[in-house]
Amino acid sequence: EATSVEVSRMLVFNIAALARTLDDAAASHTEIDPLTPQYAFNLAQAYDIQRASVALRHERGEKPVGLKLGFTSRAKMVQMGVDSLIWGLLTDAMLYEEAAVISLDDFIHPRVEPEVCFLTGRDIDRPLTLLEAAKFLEGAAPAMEIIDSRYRNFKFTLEDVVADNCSSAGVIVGAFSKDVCELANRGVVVRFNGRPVLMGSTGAILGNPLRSVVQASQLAHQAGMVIPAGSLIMAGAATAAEALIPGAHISTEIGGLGRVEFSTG
Ligand code: OOG
Repeated sequence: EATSVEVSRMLVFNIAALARTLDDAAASHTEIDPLTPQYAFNLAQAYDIQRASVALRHERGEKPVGLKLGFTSRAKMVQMGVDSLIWGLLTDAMLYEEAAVISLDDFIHPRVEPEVCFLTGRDIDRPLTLLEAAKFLEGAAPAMEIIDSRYRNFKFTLEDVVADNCSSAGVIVGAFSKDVCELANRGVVVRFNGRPVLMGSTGAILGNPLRSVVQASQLAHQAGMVIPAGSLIMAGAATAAEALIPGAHISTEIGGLGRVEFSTG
């Protein structure tokens, strides 16, 4: 028999209303309490909320530019206390020019993560194997993601973070290189004002960031989606995330892929 606490968590929830709550929080840079203590949605419903919130962005004219994977490294899972790979959708409004000055007023409590970004060269319309993944790619670039959970203190369950489009907020992509195959063990360094603050290896990303493309192909297939040619695939952070501070120059260097940078205002 359900206790009163369980009963209250079973309150009827409305996917569209929760999507609107998250979209409003993102648009107004206002943090909210996590949703799952109150609304008992499952992971599939969390993705429905995510898709509904991204649809609100599309209604405002934002264009899809690709997708991101989250929790593809141990470091990230440990930092956030979750244990499954997740994915979210990117729009052009999240893209910042490389070397731009990015105002922290656009965010709630932004953190930066070093990533590898892939560019697809062909439509991905089926689950790919690791061996064939490279054939679907145009290139790889050093990149950074700015994550900005809409939840107070960046505290959430897996369902909460999925509903919140996996904390997606900003993407900065460097120059693309053609070679996407030899990325399994490249050094990664994030510097704040020249001082190294995060260090790791691309090998932390599922053993090889190309596996993120394989995962993306499987997830998209399960969701009945095609990843169109010309899409960005953010492979997930190689290290834990670091809180952004104003007035800093942030760079990420990935061995063989080069450097990507921005400043905070
Ligand atoms: C969720 C997003 C995680 C990654 O690369 O692992 C992520 C979060 O930590 O808020 O983007």
